[in-house]
Amino acid sequence: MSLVKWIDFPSLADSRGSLVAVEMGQDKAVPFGIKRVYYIYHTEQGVSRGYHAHKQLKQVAICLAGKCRMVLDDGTDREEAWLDRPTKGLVIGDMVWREMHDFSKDCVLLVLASEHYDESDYIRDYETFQKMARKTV
Ligand code: T46
Repeated sequence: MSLVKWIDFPSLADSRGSLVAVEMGQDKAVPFGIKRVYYIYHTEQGVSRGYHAHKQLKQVAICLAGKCRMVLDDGTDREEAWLDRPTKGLVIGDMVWREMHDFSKDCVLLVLASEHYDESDYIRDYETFQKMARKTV
């Protein structure tokens, strides 16, 4: 099964421009209750972010402007996806290592999260993550 799962948000476009509504619990909606929203922007050229997994956190990442490349890794398989349009939400589940690369100068990455910020939920060491993901610890 692919690690890359998208939600396609309908764009409500008319002569004035476009609007996307993000909802929970509907068809084509975010599959969890949203407790936190954050966004990443003004990322310096050549900088990568992430390099961690979460024990219990579901997220949807939407690139509102520009683009970036997300790498997802479940401890066995590694896939990548370009976030490059505001109508595509990348669903990132529990226990998935993520890295973000190749941010364009104008990139604004919005993230919807199922839990409040909790540093103890982060796994920041790849080997530890891999052992936990493969249930060898
Ligand atoms: C993730 C990827 C996609 C907070 O105080 N509250 C928050 O809600 C967040 C997300 C971060 N922080 C603090 C923790 C650090 O001192 O902001 C600083 C930067 O966070 P971090 O280095 O974790 O940022 P990224 O871009 O590496 O990762 C973030 C999220 O932390 C992470 O959950 O999945 O974006």
